Amino acid sequence: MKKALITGITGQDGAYLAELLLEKGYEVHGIKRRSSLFNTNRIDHLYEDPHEQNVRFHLHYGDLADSTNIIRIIQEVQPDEIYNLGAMSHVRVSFDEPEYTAQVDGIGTLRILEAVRLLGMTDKTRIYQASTSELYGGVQGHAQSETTPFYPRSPYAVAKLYGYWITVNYREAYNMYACNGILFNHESPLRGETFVTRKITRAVARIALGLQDKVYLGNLDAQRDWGHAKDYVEAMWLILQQDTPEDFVIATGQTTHIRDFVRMAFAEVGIELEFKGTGVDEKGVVVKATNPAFPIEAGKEVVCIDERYFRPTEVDLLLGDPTKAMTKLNWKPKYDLKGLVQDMVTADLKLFRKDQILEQSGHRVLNYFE
Ligand code: NDP
Ligand code: GDR
Repeated sequence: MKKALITGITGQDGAYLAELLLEKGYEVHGIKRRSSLFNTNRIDHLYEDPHEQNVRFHLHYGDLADSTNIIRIIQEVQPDEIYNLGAMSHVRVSFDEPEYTAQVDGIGTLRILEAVRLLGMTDKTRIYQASTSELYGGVQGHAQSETTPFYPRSPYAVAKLYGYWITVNYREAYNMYACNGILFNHESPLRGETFVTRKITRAVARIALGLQDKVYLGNLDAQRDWGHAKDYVEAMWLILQQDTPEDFVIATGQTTHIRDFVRMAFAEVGIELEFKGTGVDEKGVVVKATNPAFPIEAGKEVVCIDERYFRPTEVDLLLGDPTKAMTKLNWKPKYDLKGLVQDMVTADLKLFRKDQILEQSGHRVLNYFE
């Protein structure tokens, strides 16, 4: 039985990847951070009582900022594959926490590589590094591929640039099977609530159910190449199953404005929107509501702009060229953007129907807008 170790197992991708690897018959180990509240709700359905026999799912306390902890866990687990998904993954927040982001997203990657090397496991253990389309940042004007040069535009992207190159360097210097997946944005019902797609689908569900009046967003002019996280974790696994270690871009090859994602998400609940005004005065206004289950008056402003969500330096457009992954890995996404939006809005409607019942019976339900 193959053993995999996943850092960031409590995150969106970690949860889907753990599910996939368990289905494939792996023993799965994950590193979770100690927190004052439970932080495992994305993986609770995979939990197995460690007191039972033949358990295939194990969690270890740890942190990418702690070298000795990483070395000990890798030594104990003896993984065949390590998926390094742990990161401070929010681009906007990385401007507030630049040093911590560098520690975890940059040096954290080095800690994994160096642990495998020091433990003499370079022939045994394959390593996947969660690289990102944010590396391209300021490179605009054409689809971004494995050969496009990088121009990071945030502390997050700069930290990930170190992670990318140290992975390449350890592969070349020590002959390690270490690869970068350069993944473009991927979303799902498990997406963190403060990333723009999930913020939008949560707001759409809450507005449709009468729990919220409007949503405040930042730059609606940005364009992103969005796929579904379920498709993207499949690519991570494929990258580690090749004869030779290589880096791959994973993307859909389609790009969409944030504004159009907003329109598509409202359309899922039968609300047609138009955008009026420009810059910080732009508003998303209801034209008509066609689903009697979600009545809302025409003319209501449901989207407004708040400058707090703008970044000091923005990545205007991301558009990936997944040709190499499609040909060499035979990877093909199952979801298109409409399917992704549908999946997310449906899941958020289900989630917030519970809040609706609570509100109707007099309980106060809090919503955080960040
Ligand atoms: P999430 O933010 O959902 O998950 C991040 C995970 O990293 C969580 O499990 C988090 O733990 C953990 N983590 C954070 N800090 C540390 C630390 N100091 N030590 C150990 N673990 C830590 O991210 P995603 O699942 O969306 O992304 C997975 C990886 O892929 C990340 O590295 C991200 O940067 C990268 N990526 C993501 C893309 C996307 O579109 N989703 C695109 C390209 C790359 P906790 O739950 O306790 O916070
Ligand atoms: P991104 O994702 O920065 O691309 O990083 P995010 O969803 O945060 O932003 C996408 C775009 O939307 C604009 N935007 C807003 N963003 C947020 N979060 N909140 C808002 O209210 C808002 N309004 C507009 C942003 O300015 C941006 O242009 C994600 C993360 O998962 C990274 O870890 C990963 O590496 C990259 O995707 C690929």
